Amino acid sequence: MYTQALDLPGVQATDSAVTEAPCVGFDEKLAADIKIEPSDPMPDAYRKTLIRQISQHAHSEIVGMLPEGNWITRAPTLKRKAILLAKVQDEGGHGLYLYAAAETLGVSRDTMVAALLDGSAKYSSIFNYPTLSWADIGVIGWLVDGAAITNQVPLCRCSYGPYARAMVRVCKEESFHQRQGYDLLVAMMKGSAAQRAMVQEAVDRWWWPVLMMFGPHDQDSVHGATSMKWGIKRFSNDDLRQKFVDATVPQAEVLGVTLPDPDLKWNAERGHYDFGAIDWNEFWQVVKGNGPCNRERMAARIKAHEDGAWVREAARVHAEKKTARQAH
Ligand code: FAQ
Repeated sequence: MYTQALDLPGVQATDSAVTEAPCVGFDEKLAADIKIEPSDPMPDAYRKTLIRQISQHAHSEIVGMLPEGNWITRAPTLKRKAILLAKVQDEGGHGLYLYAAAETLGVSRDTMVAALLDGSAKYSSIFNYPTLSWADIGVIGWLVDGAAITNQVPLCRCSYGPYARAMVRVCKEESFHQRQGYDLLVAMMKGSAAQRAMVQEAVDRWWWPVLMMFGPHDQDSVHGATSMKWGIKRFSNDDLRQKFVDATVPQAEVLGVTLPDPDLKWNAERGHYDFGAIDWNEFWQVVKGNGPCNRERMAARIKAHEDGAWVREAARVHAEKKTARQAH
């Protein structure tokens, strides 16, 4: 149900549609930078790593609706509420394009959602942090979407066609998200001292978790080297993190906020900003389910899934009736 997959709901990618035969033309296409398409032969491990990354990306978009959704009813003006509603809906749309892209690899939406709900699939660590003030909405747009764009623009050149094409539209929308966040913060920084303090406090809380979004250092990245070899990732985790820091420091200066890192300074020799050590213990705790909001986020997704059971049932009965009518 609700699937464009090549297989049936509940069937694992490893069960079907996996090419055991030699992957004729795969290496040649990669070398020539020609996209791999769903019907092309591809190594089992390439297919699996794409399903893992794309489905986790989709889950991140869907779970990522929750922290901001929390503020829709409390947006300070009609304009800000309309913008936030549109943004949160966009994230839902991104999740759907990404599930559809993963389905072309032979995994069903049902299987992917089940993996999210039983905790076996990951989603981005960043969405396990709370949104405590209105300034968090601006900071999520500026920093979280800013980090997402840095990571996702190169994915538009990913070797797998359906993922690359989905990312083009996602990135255009993320760009609007980033700008609305920055615009919100500029407005607050022009406001009262209390509003400026609220922005600074939000930046202090989000900065380090945002740097963690890019994943572990390259030497600890399990999939990084292989994904780069296959043209799925075009830059390493550390290179993207550095690119993000370099782009963000001048934006913070214009905004008038301080980034909470005493070691952050320009290194003329490297031509990059140096920055302090990331707390990887915190990162892995959050990834393992022990972050401030992991339980709350999963409970919300499980409830949404259960509340939607009647829709799935109605669609199933409708499909059955339609098939029976056609057979008759
Ligand atoms: N959180 O070997 P690597 C957004 C896991 S969307 C949790 O380096 P890889 C839009 C990783 O899965 C944000 N887990 O892995 C938005 C692996 O575990 P596994 C999501 C993480 O795949 C904005 C293990 O650590 N974006 O923000 C994280 O080569 C606002 C070892 O790591 C994407 O998913 C993490 N941060 O590189 C929405 C982009 N980092 O799978 C709403 C696509 C790593 O073996 C509001 N994904 N892990 O169990 C990617 O680019 C890559 O998958 C990385 C990780 C860079 C995330």
